[in-house]
Parts: sequence; C-alpha cells; structure tokens
Amino acid sequence: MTYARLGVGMVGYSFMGAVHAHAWNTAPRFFTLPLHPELTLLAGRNAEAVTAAAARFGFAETTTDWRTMLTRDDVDLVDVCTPGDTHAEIAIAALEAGKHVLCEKPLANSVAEAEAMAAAAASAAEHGVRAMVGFTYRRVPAIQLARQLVAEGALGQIRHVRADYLQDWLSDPSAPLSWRLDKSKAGSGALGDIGAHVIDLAQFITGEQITAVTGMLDTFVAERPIAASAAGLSATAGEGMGPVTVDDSAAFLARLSGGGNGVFTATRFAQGRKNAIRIEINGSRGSLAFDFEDMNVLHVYDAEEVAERAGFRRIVVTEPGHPFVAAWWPPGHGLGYEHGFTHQAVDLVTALAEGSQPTPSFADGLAVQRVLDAVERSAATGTWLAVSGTGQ
Ligand code: SOE
Repeated sequence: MTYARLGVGMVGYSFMGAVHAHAWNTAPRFFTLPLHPELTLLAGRNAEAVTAAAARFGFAETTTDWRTMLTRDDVDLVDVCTPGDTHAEIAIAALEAGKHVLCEKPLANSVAEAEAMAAAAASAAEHGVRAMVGFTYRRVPAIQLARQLVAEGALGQIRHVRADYLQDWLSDPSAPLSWRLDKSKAGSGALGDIGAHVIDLAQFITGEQITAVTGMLDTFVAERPIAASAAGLSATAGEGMGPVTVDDSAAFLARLSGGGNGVFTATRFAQGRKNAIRIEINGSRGSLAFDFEDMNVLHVYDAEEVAERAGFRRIVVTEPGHPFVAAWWPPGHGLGYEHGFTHQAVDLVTALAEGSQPTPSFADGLAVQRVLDAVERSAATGTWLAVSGTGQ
C-alpha cells in the first residue's frame, strides 16, 4: 500500500534541526503513519553548512532563502527550528502560503508576536492548514501517564505543583556567548528556553492554568567571551567579551486556576544537573513525581492506601500498554530524549491526515508566552501580576 507524501521543509539545522530530522526519519519506520514524511528542502543561510546538514539528515535539496519553500508545491509543512526572533515571520508567512507549520518553543519572543501567530493559525485552520508548537516533553510516556492519572482523579484536588528545569552549562563563567544569551535573538534566557517547558508541562499534566505569578530573574555572569565561531550574535564574533542580555535563572510563585499553588525554577547554573525536569504534584488524594534524568519512571503516591503500607510506587513506564511504548522495545528497555520528538511527529502527521487540530496549538503556545511575559514584568516590579487571557 502506498501512502500520500507529506513534503517537509525545515528552516534551521543545529540542535533542534538535527533532532527534528531524526524524528521525521524515524517516525515512519516505527509507526504506521497515514502520510509519509519526505525530507524535501532544508533552509539555512550558510550554503556550505546547509548542504552538509542536508546530506547528514537526508534532505533532497537545500536553499539559502527559506522563502523558497512558500512557492514550492512539494513542500506541505514548514518546520521552524530557528532562534525565536524569526519564528513569527517564518510561521505566519508559511501559514499564509497554505503550509502546515511545526514551530519550536517558545512560540515567539513576545506576546504580541505570539498573538499574531495564534491569529494566523486560527485563520489558516479555517482552510484546513494546521499549526503546532513543539513542546516535545508532553510526549514522554511517563508525562502522558501522569496526565492520565490526574484526569482520572487519582490525585484529587491539586494543591501544589513544584516544577524545576535545571541545567548547568553556564556555570563556568568562561562558557562563550551564544544566541541563547542574546535577548534580541532568544527573547529571554532560562525563563523562555527551559522555563517555558515546565510551564507547559504543569498546565498539560494538571489541565489547569497558571493565573497569576510573582517572579525573580537573575543574571549571574554579565559578560562572556565571544566565540570566534559565534554566528548571528548582536555583538561581533571573535572580539573579546560581550554582554549577556538575558536571565541565567528564573524563579516564580504561581496561582493555579483550581485553587492550588505552584513554585517554578529554571536555571542553567544548577551544578551537576544536566537536563533535570523535576515535577512533583500533590493533590488531596495523592501525589506524583517525575524527573527527566530518570525519564522512564513515574513515582505515584496513593493517600488512600493504609498508612502502614502506603508509600511512593515507582512505575517503570515501558509497558506496551503505556502511551507510544508498543512501537518500541520490550518492557524495561527504555526510551530517550529523541523519542518525544518522534512521538510529536507521529501525532502531528496523524492529525493532519485526520484534518484535526494538533496539540499543543499556537493558542497553547500563546498561553505559555503570557505566563513568561507576566513573570518577566513581575520580576521588574516586584509584584504579583495576573496572567492575561486567564480571566483573572
Ligand atoms: C537548551 O537549553 C535546550 O536545548 C532547550 O532549548 C531545549 O528546549 C531543551 O529540550 C534542552 O535544552
């Protein structure tokens, strides 16, 4: 049986481009998809580098101008894997040209851009053209199980969410500047890059919204060496030191729509923590706890068990009945970082074939952007702020 093709055009080919390309290549090999993704066109400004990346990832052609994609009939979907400052321009142009869009997180660098993107996505949806934002950790099987348990009422009324995203790659003050430390490119620092993930996960798992926040942002190292290879920075590459214009760490307290509260941290200065996404949720009937550094495991506590036998149970989320797992390895053999992206590609292709809205949508991305914005403004004023769009 032959399947209709889905021509994929991708913009950007660094870390995110690599893992998205891996997902597009892997999804049809392990899942039965209703459409066959074909790596059609890869865009990047440096002709030599984009040609090398295309050969490595398996793209048929390259271009140094992403706009080429808009007029190509063989490109059905534009996958935006660029820094945040270009998300709005590329995604809106692609949607207006009738291309489906997958856009990396955070959706944009400002609420205004995110609103324009969500509006473009809503108009495009009227013509069956779809947009999705890449909050990939939603598709880690243990996170999916956590959401199912909350939806089934296993935790009861949610009282607390504690969510941390901890990395340490900036602890060394001689670590060089990159676009992620440049506000004009990245929008914000740890807050938008990794804080956005735990904001999305907290809302995804609980089904609640963050309605008000009070935040604190810190930049511990104000200047860093400009790497000779630095590309696309506002400062000139290879010339001494340059300013860090984003937060190194973000922390905030939150009110949740169901009456509970939340404590969030995002930092690139947590020595020894490489990619620790730690989420603990406590409800009236029980608790759950997850750490991405042990990503195949979910800890669950049932407060209705007899006290003498109660305790956190360690569920290894590798059974064929767990979300997405049946397509992979026998129980206990575990999945990794890249599998979330493959699951994201599977769900996106399935939604496109069904003509349904893939999630997270650009509206979901906008909701996260509004929380980021409220944290940033509250940190500047030292006050509590309502998150716009939550009716508070
Ligand atoms: C860098 O800090 C980063 O690559 C994030 O941008 C990703 O979203 C996260 O998945 C891993 O860390």
